[in-house]
Amino acid sequence: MPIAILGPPASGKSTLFRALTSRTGQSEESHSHNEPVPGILRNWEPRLERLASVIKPKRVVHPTFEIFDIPGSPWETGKGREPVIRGIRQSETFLIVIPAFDPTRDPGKELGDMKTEMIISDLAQVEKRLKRMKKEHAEGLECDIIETVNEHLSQDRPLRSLSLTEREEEAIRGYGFLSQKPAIVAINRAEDNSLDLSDLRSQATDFGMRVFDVCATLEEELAELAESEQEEMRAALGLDRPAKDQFVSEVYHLWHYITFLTANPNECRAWPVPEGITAVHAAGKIHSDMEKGFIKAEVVKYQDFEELGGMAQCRQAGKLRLEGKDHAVHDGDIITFRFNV
Ligand SMILES: Nc1nc2c(ncn2[C@@H]2O[C@H](COP(=O)(O)OP(=O)(O)OP(=O)(O)O)[C@@H](O)[C@H]2O)c(=O)[nH]1
Ligand SMILES: [Mg+2]
Repeated sequence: MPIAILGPPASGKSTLFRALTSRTGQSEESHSHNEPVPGILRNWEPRLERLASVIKPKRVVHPTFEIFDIPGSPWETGKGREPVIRGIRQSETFLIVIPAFDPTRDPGKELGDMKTEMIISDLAQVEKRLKRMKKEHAEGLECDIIETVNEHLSQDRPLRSLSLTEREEEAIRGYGFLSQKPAIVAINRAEDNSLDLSDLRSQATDFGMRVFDVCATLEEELAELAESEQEEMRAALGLDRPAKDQFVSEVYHLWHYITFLTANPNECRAWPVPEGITAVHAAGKIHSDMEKGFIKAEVVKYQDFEELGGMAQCRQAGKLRLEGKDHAVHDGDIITFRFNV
């Protein structure tokens, strides 16, 4: 489960989920309160549209992300809640929705409580493990790191702020510690946006979380409109980028992701990949045969493509480079892989 939307009860999680996944108007009634609700977030990549308008492929494939809506409070336990708890542990990244639209609630406290609950949940796990280790007289890397983790959490600090070596990281990966997962906070504000959110922002940053603000109800309404109407409406309302775009940029930032593009008459597609990936591994994202039989990568920069207006023009202008296995892929590289099968 890559991304889980969670937060205090009635904070606007499902509203934001619908806006992000364009499931507007559709209810989640078919899902029980005890199950994460799956959805797909389609990330509109404008460079891909431009590319496709020239190449005219059969298919255009924008990136997608799996996202799950966690109903109710994430800390609710009891009968039947196991799938939700499992879902939270197994997710890779959190989108935490904090309500700032209701003057009777205290968003600063609700965010603080979310942080504390995550630490408490991690501590409970660590304590259980420590007890077993003592009983078994265990020693070694895992023991040491669990001790360190325990100390860090006991000081009310999320594990995000504990720097670990790759080996240490690996030793505790299986625990799925909540306070270690990358988190983005969506401050769900009222339509009139009169509240000063600066304290809340810095609070989230102090917990090592990224932040953006959004009005979930408005975003849901806008998501129901046609693309062109949405833009007009946003301009009229003086709104920034869609919540979805803001969220995706935050995700890319957290994950250190970049996008490379492929373009052929069959398909134009955008591929999200980790920064610093080599050409041969990028090829493997498309197909394992491409990685195994990799010969070379033909690379055109998107910017050159846009300036010159086509692949042939780029080739003529000497803007097509031949790169080997170890070429570090850059954001906006348009790549054609040559490979043996
Ligand atoms: N004014 C205002 N109300 C909102 C906003 N977002 C959500 N709400 C309202 O808050 C209520 C709860 O919204 P949901 O999206 O169901 O919240 P939730 O976090 O999924 O709720 P649970 O899953 O039951 O915990 C609904 O009545 C929404 O209309 C917002 O941005 N502004
Ligand atoms: Mg909900």
